[in-house]
Amino acid sequence: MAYFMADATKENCQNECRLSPNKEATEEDLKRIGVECTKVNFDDANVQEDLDRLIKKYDMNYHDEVHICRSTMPNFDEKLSIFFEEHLHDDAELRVIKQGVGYFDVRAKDENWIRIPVRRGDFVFLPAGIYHRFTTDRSEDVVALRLFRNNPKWTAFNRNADGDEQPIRKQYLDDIAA
Ligand code: KMT
Ligand code: NI
Repeated sequence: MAYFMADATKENCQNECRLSPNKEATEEDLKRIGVECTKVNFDDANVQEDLDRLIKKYDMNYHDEVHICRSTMPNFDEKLSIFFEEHLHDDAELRVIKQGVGYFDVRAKDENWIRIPVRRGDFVFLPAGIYHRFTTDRSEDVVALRLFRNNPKWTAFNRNADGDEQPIRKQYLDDIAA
């Protein structure tokens, strides 16, 4: 279940970072910013059907797998630091978590951060142009499927650089204002 989070830094972001008292984010909060979450059951023999359904629903045609893990990823700290920098992409970010625990943070309509905890079986759709960031939890071991179409445009445009100037940003803001 997603929640509005407390301020986080690169040093403490792998903790839950809940507000006190906790403030849940509703499905409506997520819907208003174009974020969709659902589940697939990796422990079911028909998991491929679930995945194929998602791929079709979002008009994707490929998926690959990334292992975000300190022991196998070169420059792990640098990678994690890049993931946690507030950024947007020209294309949507679709991920299914296969193993481990992580957090996708997205900007709510009011600009506060909503934290979406993800674990095995969680699917997340982040629309193109939304500001977001990602971190693993302290176990630092996440396997994720990335769904995409042909040559995905995943270049990260950081908010503190040229993110606001990207045409996709304006388009996204128009889309969620409608
Ligand atoms: C991104 O672009 O921010 C990512 O791919 C995050 C890692 S996928 C779990
Ligand atoms: Ni991203």
